[in-house]
Amino acid sequence: MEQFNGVDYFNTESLLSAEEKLVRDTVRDFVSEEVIPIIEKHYREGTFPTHLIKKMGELGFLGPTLPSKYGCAELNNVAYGLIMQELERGDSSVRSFASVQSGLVMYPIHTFGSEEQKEHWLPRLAKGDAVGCFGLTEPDHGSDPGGMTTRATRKGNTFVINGAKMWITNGTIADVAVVWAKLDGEVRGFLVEKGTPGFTAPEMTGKHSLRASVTSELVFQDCDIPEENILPKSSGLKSPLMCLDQARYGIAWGAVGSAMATYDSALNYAKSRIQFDKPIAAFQITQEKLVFMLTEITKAQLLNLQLGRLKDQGKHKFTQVSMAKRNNVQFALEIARIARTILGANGILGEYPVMRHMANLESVYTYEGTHDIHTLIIGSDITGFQAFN
Ligand code: TGC
Ligand code: FAD
Repeated sequence: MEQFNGVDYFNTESLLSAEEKLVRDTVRDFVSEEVIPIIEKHYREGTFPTHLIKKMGELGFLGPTLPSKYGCAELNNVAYGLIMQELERGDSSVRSFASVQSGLVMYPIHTFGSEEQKEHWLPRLAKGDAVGCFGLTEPDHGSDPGGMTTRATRKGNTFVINGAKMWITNGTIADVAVVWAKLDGEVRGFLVEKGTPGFTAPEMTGKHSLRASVTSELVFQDCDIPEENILPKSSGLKSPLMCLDQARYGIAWGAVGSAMATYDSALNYAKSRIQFDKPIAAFQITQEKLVFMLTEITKAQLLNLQLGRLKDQGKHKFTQVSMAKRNNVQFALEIARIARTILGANGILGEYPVMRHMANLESVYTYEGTHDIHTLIIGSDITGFQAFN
């Protein structure tokens, strides 16, 4: 098993509770034992390691902040963030799976669903006995989901859905899709189950990023769903945007896990690679690179921890989540690129995790609100001027 002791220059460990440390260490061991040995093969083959789903469920990684009465671990948001951080140290695809299941499927069912929907879906999703996906993005509406054209219409005691979603994580393997569609002009959430006539979820192929993640289209052609499958408390675009707040929070932590992996790889390599009769770690330029990487990781860790504490107190703003997602993903990507330079030619090999993380982060930079969109969300908050349109 690969040994990983963490990256913690400012002893942020001392700011964690015993339970938070236990959760982090459990996920860290899981990633070292179960993810890292197999992930490169899945990445090459373009497959998601589905056998990990039940294990993640058993360990309480799915929907971890939700109540225990639905079979969830009922942890705080810092512990949830640490789970995402450690999973993404393995690969962004594993964190993506868990953050979609937790933040984009279980959260909306818990927040906008009926008691029957919660009792039916949450325990299954928590255990990993069922998989969910979240359909917001459409072929012609990515950054502006409010322009969506997917429609639901009433027909007797059913809803009929027509339209298409694109770029949907977990789509093809999902038992239930949380689908956002306009009903009488208002965005509402609907639960569409796998196998419903008129619903297909073909996998998208040809990705050079997040290759170990399932990404799909969702196609609805006169897809009839029972009226009880509407999320009764969903109302307007704000509902899916609230879900994004949960998943973006997890991404902010996940990006730090990815950066820890590439920094650790570069540091170890620099200490053992000899050129001009010295380890390359002994050259000033290499040290400058490593210092930059570690400083940015440390700043991102502190940002995440304070954000998590605010979220646990119910005092955070979604614009702060935007800042953490925007900053941490940008620096994780830059850190991966610098790590690649330290590894020289070896940096492009799958034997090291660096290039895989770098390619993954290109998607992470774009999904859950692009870097530019988060700039505009924060810009709007601090100036009072909306610059989206
Ligand atoms: P706007 O007028 O700004 O907002 C409508 C209402 O929603 C509120 N709101 C939020 N509430 C909670 N959390 C957030 N993050 C929120 N953002 C906005 C807002 O206050 C307002 O409330 P109210 O009470 O005033 O009505 O709406 P807009 O149409 O102008 O939105 C603009 C914009 C750009 C902010 C928004 O549409 C946006 O965030 N676009 C980016 C789209 C995006 O992030 N898509 C992600 C799809 S899912 C995904 O990528 C999953 S990848 C997962 C993985 O594999 O890990
Ligand atoms: P566009 O919105 O077309 O943007 C293209 C470029 O224009 C970007 O650089 C953007 O920043 C810029 N731009 C757009 N508007 C503005 C503006 N107003 N001002 C300045 N610049 C602007 N979606 C889901 O619903 N569910 C999922 O599970 C999901 N999983 C995904 C998995 C992967 C691997 C990927 C790559 C995407 C996933 N997405 C998912 C979709 C993702 O959320 C969208 O790709 C993202 O929101 C951006 O939309 P777009 O790709 O259509 O880009």
